[in-house]
Amino acid sequence: MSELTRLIRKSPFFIVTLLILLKAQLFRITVFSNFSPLGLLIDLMSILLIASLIELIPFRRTRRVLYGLYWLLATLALLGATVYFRYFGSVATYTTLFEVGQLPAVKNSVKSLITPVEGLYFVDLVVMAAVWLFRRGRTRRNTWSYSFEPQRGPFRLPYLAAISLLVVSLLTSVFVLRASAGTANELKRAEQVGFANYQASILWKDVAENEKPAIAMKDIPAAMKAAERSTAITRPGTFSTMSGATPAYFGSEKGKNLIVVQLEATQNFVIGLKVDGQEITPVMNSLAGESFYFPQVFQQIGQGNTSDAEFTSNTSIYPTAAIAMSKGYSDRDLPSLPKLLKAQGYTTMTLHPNEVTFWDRDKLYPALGFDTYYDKPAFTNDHFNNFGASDEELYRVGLEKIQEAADQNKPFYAQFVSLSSHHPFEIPEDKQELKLPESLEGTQLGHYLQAIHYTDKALGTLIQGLKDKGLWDKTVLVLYGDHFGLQPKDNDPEEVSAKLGINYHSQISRFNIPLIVHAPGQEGKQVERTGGQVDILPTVANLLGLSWVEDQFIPFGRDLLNTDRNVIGMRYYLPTGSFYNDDILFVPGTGFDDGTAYSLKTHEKVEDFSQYKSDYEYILEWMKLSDEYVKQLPKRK
Ligand code: GP9
Ligand code: MN
Repeated sequence: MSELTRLIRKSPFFIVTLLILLKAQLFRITVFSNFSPLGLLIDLMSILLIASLIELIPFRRTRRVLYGLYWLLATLALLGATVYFRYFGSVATYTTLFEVGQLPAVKNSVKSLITPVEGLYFVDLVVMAAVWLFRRGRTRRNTWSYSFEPQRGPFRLPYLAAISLLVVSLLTSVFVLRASAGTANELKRAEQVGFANYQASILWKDVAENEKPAIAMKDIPAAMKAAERSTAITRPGTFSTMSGATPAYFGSEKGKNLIVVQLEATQNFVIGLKVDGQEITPVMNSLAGESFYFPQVFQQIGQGNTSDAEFTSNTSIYPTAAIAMSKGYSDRDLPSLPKLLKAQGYTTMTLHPNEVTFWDRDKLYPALGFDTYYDKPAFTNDHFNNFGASDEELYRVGLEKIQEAADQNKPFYAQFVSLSSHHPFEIPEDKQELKLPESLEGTQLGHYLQAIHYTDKALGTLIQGLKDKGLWDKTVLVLYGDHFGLQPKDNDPEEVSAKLGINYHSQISRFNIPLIVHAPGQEGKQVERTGGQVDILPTVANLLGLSWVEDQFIPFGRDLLNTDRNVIGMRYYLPTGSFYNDDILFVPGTGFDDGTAYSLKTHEKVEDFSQYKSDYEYILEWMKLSDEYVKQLPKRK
């Protein structure tokens, strides 16, 4: 047998490298919609790096086991990242593994994300099994060794060749990583450097950033002011100390109770929408009319999804997106809305029907400073979905707890985190009250509308309960969505637009969440200012007349009733550098110039977006400052 044939047929080094390389190309094609010889070469080098390391191990058995493991881990990682991408639209990093324990609870969601493409990752296994069976049948002996254990000694690279490969592949990977270091857009960077190198770069960044801060804590406020000036954002009142001119509505609801409802997967397009004459959200529609309604607010969550929305609404800090904030930062003394309110004598609580350990909320809630949390055991399981209790049950129990708090003659802050409209939105049949046209029956969009309709109805029970208890006029009620619901995989924007008679955009409409602030002392008003989840705290704090000093609290959002323009950043579901201002959504390419901009009004592409360059530079700097701030917060005692 010639050396070359032996290499091809009898070398696990060759076979494993080839198989992983093919899968890495499958990943590139499905995730980046791109295949290029350069990408293939870069992937090959990063795969060879590990393979040549294994090849240097002198023990045949160990090598064999490691090759098997390498193949298995690479297959699972690429497969998992493909499915992950379909939901999050970003490349999974090793930190997402910290949350794998949550998979059983969301198994229905995961199942609905899988497509036949994933089967391709196991074609090699099927072929190997078939060959093995075929040979076994013919020779009546075990020839599993076909690929991993040749009969006459496996082919092995000479040491010198393995070392040379190791050095060359290492140098190539380092070069590639350095060359792409300036690309803020993670999707582009992952595409440039390949999946394996991307993981290495994230690990490296995490380690390096833990070593020393890029800016000292005390310099952050000045840097923030400079950043705002650089893109002409000004606001009446001041940045944080509330000195100077008093902002509009300051303290108009002072001393009132606060209820904040975070609505699972609730997008803004449902507000005011009718299907066959039926309102999807009658309760929110009429509430929006008598409240501050902000129709131009966008999700800003990162890896921690729902829990990141809870984090950001209560801290006005951007999720770093490198890790769920509840996992990465619950050991900090987080400046927060519960703490600000506690200082004013409020009782604080948060309620959610799932297990509190999901998303590490058992650590997040104390870090945010809530006095009490109510999770699964506090609710009667009416088996609404996989998680357990329904939103109606959430509000039933919540109203009891609120009454207890009100009985103490102290104001209260209660946050509700709803759950009944969780993906894949298939709610019990007897709760599906909409009569949907045939075109929507059995579709995810149809399920979604039914689930949101239920969410809205349940919300009505909370509002009615507050009215019955005489608390309605003494309470500020805030509603917002945690993130999008409709999965791009199941909802073609054109089809959604046609079926609902709206203009549904794959990014603008998808990430657009409602924000409704009912302030009993104020008339209803629609406020067109663009905003994000970071802006919820400053807006509410202004109405409640809360103030703070810079060395205790720095919000990274703005009071939406008191800013003359706004720019908010979004990352994770869109690449870093993406932002919304009052006019456009901008998504970067490798940088600003090759990015894409869409008008928020018309959803059309904006060809000349050069005037927004300072917003791009501002948002990169602003989110960096937010990250530096949260990283340097002191540890909790
Ligand atoms: C579960 C809920 C769902 O407690 O937060 O989380 P999600 O999947 O939306 O992040
Ligand atoms: Mn959620």
